[in-house]
Amino acid sequence: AIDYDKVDEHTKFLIFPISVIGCGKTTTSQTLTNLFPETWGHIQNDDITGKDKSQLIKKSLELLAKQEMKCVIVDRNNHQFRERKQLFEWLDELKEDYLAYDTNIKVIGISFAPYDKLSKIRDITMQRVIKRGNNHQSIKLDELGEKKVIGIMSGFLKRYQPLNIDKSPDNMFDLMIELDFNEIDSSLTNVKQILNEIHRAYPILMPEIPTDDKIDEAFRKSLEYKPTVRKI
Ligand code: IDP
Repeated sequence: AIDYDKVDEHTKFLIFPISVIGCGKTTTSQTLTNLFPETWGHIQNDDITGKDKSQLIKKSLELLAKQEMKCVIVDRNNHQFRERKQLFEWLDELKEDYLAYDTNIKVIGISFAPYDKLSKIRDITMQRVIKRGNNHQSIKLDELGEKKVIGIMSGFLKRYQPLNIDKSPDNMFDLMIELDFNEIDSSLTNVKQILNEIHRAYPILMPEIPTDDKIDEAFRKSLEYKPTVRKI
């Protein structure tokens, strides 16, 4: 029998965020992949243009199947229970199309938007996304206008179902990292917390935490990130 609890050097990891728009998922993910360019990957839902939504997990598994790859961040908001459930179902269904049947996968959740900070999150993320302007795959300020962008973001906030660790699907994560939200350099603080918690739970994935200098450099680089795909 396969011992799914066992974590060893063959174990692979997926990260599923729980968030609303603008909380820093992409910036945080870019910082992490800048730190571990050979072993960590990042697939963005915003880069997937076709009708088949499960391409998100297919591409993630394809990347994770590479021999050197250890951890892939599946970058989507997953702001509702049904989206989180869908990711686990897709994983179950599609895993063996990409990885050997006995590959052990651990799923790490990262909650970006604490419910008690939602009004602050609303203010800061709206400011950030307006400032981001056209530098996004689908939310382009010049084309949509500020009112529409705020409408899209408000929709996410209204529908948001925050982490509920006591019930399915949120009780299916192997590890849950609950981030706080602060105004200044929140993604830098996020990355440091993520590195610490992964190091503690899975030292095999993160034997050593990078130095603060390395983390700062990776963060600065990720703030300059520009998407390459255009989504209509
Ligand atoms: P999302 O992927 O959750 O929607 P991002 O695209 O990562 O969010 O971030 C939204 C905007 O906020 C981007 O323009 C990004 O550069 C900026 N941003 C993200 N994290 C920080 C931070 O810690 N400090 C300042 N700006 C940030």
